[in-house]
Parts: sequence; C-alpha cells; structure tokens
Amino acid sequence: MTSNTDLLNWIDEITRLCTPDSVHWCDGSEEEYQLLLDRMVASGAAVRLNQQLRPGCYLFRSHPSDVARVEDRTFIASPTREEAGPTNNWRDPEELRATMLALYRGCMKGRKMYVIPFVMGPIGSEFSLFGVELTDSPYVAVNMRLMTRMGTKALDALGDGDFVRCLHSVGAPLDQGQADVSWPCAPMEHKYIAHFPQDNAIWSYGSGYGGNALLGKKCLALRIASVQARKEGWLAEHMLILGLTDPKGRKAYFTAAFPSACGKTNLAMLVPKLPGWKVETLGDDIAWLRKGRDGRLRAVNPESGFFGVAPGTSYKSNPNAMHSIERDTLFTNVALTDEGDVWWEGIGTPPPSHLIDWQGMDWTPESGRNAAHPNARFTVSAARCPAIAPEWEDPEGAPVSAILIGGRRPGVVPLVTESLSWQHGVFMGSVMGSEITAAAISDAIGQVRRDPFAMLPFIGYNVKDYLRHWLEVGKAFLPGQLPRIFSVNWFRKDAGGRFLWPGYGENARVLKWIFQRMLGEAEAIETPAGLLPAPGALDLEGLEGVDEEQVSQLLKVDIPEWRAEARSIRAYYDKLGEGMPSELKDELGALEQRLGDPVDQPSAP
Ligand code: O2Y
Ligand code: MN
Repeated sequence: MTSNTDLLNWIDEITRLCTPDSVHWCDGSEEEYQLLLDRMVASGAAVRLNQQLRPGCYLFRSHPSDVARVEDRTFIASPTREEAGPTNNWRDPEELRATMLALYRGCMKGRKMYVIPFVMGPIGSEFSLFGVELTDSPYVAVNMRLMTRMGTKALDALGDGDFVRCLHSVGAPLDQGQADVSWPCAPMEHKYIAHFPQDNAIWSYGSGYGGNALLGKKCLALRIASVQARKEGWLAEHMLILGLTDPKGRKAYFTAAFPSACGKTNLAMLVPKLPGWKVETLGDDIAWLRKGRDGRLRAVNPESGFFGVAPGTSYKSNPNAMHSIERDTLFTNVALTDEGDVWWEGIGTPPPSHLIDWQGMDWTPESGRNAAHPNARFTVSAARCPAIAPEWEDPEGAPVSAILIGGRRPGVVPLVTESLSWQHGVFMGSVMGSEITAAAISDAIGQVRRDPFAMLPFIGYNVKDYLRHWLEVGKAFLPGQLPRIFSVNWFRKDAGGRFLWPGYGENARVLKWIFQRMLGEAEAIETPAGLLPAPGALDLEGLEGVDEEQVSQLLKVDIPEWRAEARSIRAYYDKLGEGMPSELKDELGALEQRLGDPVDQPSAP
C-alpha cells in the first residue's frame, strides 16, 4: 500500500462523496486484468472473442450516445476566462465544482471504485508525471493498464510525491437490486470533462469513452501537462514520434502533429516504400518535448499503448497496427463476425454476409449502415507493435531532428514545405488546419478549421499564450540545436477531387527529403510559402500513378490562392483577438510581402 497521506485523504474524501459499495486498489497485475475482464464478460459488458483467432482479445460496445470525445462538454475551469482563452470552453471553477459535486454525490452507489495509480512517461524519467484515477468503470481500469504504467509499480514510484487527481464516474448509480446495463453512462447534458489546472485536478462525469474517461491521455498528458509545461519551459504536444533510418544506417527522430483522424498512427508505424529505409515507432499520439542534457530537444511518449481508430486500418494501410492487434487487444465498437472475430469498414476483407454490428444488432451488407462505428477503437500495449523502437522507453527521450505539422488541406498547401526559421515554423503551426472528423463530436463535420499544432481541443490555457510559449522555447536553444519545422499535406486533391498523392508507404519519400535537408544533402527552392523540394530533389523513382503534372500540382504555391490564404489567416488572427504574439503577426506581414501586393501584381495569365 502507500503512506502518501495526501492520496489516502483524497481517496477518503471521494469515497465519502461518491459512496461506492467497495474500493479496489489496482495492482496492475496480469491476474487482476484477467479477473476484471472475466467479470465484465460474465456481466455482459464485454464479449470474449474467439481465442483461437484473437487470443486475449475482448469486445466492448458503448452506448450509442457515448462514442467519442465530447468537445462541447469539455471545460477548462481556470480562475479567469482570459486564462482559458478564446478557444476553450471556460467555466468558473467554483460554479463548476458546485455543479459537479452535486452530480458526484452518491454517484458510485452499487458500484466498485477502482484506485488506479499511474505514471505518464517511463518510470524514473525526469519527463514523467504521476496521476491517480478514481473510477467506477472496470473498462477504464483495463484500458488504463494498457495505456499507462499502472498499479503497484506506479504507487511505489510515487511514494509521498504529488500527483494529478483524476476523478471519473460513469454517472449511473445503481439502486439496491437494480440491474446494470452493459455500458452505463449519463445523458449528454450531464456529461462533464472538467480540468482545474490550478489544482492539478481532472473531474470527468457521465462518459465512459476514450479520451473522456481514460484520464491519463488527453486530459492529463495534454491539457494539464500543457499548463505545467508552460510553467517549466517544455512542450506537451499532440504528436507522434518516429525514428527514421536510412540505407547507410543513419538514424533521425521526427515528431509530427496532425489533427485527430489524419493518419498519425499510420505514419508512426509506416512501412517505407523506399528500399533500405526503415521507420520505427516511439509513439502515435502524444509527445513531451524538453531540452535534454545535450542541449537538443528530446521527445518522450508519455503513453504505453495505442488507442487507435479501427475503421480504415488494414494490412495494406497499416500492417504494423494489424500485427499489433492480433492478440491481447481490447476492441470498442467494432463489428463481431459469426466466428467470433472482429470486422470493420476498411479492414481489407469483403463484408461478411452476417455480422453483429457495434450496437449489438444483426447486420448484413444490405443493412445500409456501418457495421463498426467510425470512431471504433483498439487498445493495445505499445510493446506489441512489431515496429516499436527498442529505445522507445529511454528516460532521456529521443533527440528530435524535425517537427512535422500537417492537416487535411485539399488545396493551397503543398505536399511538403520547410519553414524559413523557428519563428516561421511556429507561424505555420499556428495556422495549420484540417477537416473536422468523427473523432470529435461537432456540428461542423467536413469543414476546415484552423487547429494550431493540432492542439486546439487539448491546450489547457490561452491559445495565444501557447503560441508565445512555442516562440519562447525556441529561444532557449543554440542555433543548430533546434529541430526544423516542416509542413506536410498528404491530402491535396486535383480539380476532379482526386487525391494527388498516394500516401501511406510512399510518404517515406517526403520523410527522406526532410531527413536529407537536415543533413544538408537535399536541395530546396525558396517560395513565398517557404522552402520546397527543388526539381529532382524529391525521390520519385519507382513511384507509380503520379505523373509530372501531378507532382507539379503537389508542389505548387499558387499566388492567388495563397493571397486568399493570407487573408483568411488575418481573419483568423483577428478572431483570436488582442494578444497574438507580435512575432506571428510579423510573420503574417512577411508572408503578405512575399506574395506581393495584389494590386501591383496581377496574377499570371
Ligand atoms: O474519441 C475518443 O475518445 C478518442 S480520441 C483519440 C484517441 C486516440 C488518439 N487521438 C485521439 C484524438 O481525438 O486526437
Ligand atoms: Mn490524438
């Protein structure tokens, strides 16, 4: 057990508030994990998959109202609205606390409360942060075992130290004798994903799903950590981390920020189409970046597992993910085959003639609806990934050579652009954008939204201070010690709406150019948007289905389009209001200058 009196007192307080029937301290053992899964199978909350086909695998089906992160119900309860900034849902901390306390009172009645001590980051690393999640969801407990370093080892490492207080309830107390449902949760208007950065506390109520409930992930490792990072001079980012090795055996590490559902897991686990090149995975979603003892920017993945999107994942699109989930995996909201295996849209095999869909209903190809929910997930330990880098748990982190940023931009943004400086790179990060997808519930699916460093839903404070912090971090490094920032866009389309770039394994060609740029071995040309591959610098040998015209479209900086882009950036900056860092406004001015005055320079015939 523990002698951490803060922890013991807090557990006491929450037990009195939430009145669970019993308290279970998670030790993180294999036996405990199996016991919880067996109990959930017995209660009907989980389905054991065919153990011949998927050893150690289980299926969960959530309530149809509880299928994704809920941004509208996610709150930053900093002391003032200004601290949360224009892009966060701010609530007055005292008011929110009062509202939520009323909901939490007696909310675990009829249920067990699980105490989950966990570490984000390798145990013993200077990068790491401790959390303790109190939850009435056994689903959360088993997922946290895969996604974090959890249980006795975390409690021992914590000792008497400080930790982020993570309180979670599905918000569905049970009366005496009341039968449980397979996925308890509360109605949308009672769901709250609340962050109190000043108290190092996360309160989540009413949802059992993913980022709303596995509080180590988005809530702690991004929203709370970003606030701490700002105070301490580091960065908590929505980024994958990969290692790239060239045919000569030289290795470099890249991080990459993409908005949700833009293929971060695929890029993190990429199998290069270029002979002799190798990608290894260090993380697929979150990177903590700080200056290492060697003066370089170093990255650590705070998570220990992947909570990946299943639909679209196949042996073609992501063979390493598919191999990772062949066993010991928890599936949520995928379809069940008659053989007891999993299936989803885009898995690469034809739809079976019959399935049980994600809502537990009979499904046939004629049903006219998805068999798996578009945000269906797999949870699996990172150690199961065949491409995992041997050094992925290095407590010092990996030295980062390049930071990639990218979104889904059907037009305007070239396949790859190198920034002109750190400041210009931060400018590019501040205006990156992507289409809104099913990973976040929103009423604007399909539209492009600006998503600074893909952190819009995850910055725990004011976005303008966040961008200022990025600029400040850059100042702490000697020239040459900082990674360079590159924008990438795999999603550019032609006039007919067809993707110009094949993506997936062919993205290695872009990684190669970036790798060689960092070594001074590849040529670039200067454009108003930044540095682009010089003619012939991008290795296109053996690339099928992309002709010269398509390459020129992929690398085109169209001046009229970019003038419109600059106007839209100005409007965006204006919308964010007073307090944008002057350096970024200067960068916008410089871009406008490079694009020329539209009155003086009519567009080319
Ligand atoms: O919908 C959810 O709760 C999952 S969201 C998620 C999961 C893994 C990695 N990234 C994300 C995201 O929304 O960025
Ligand atoms: Mn993510």
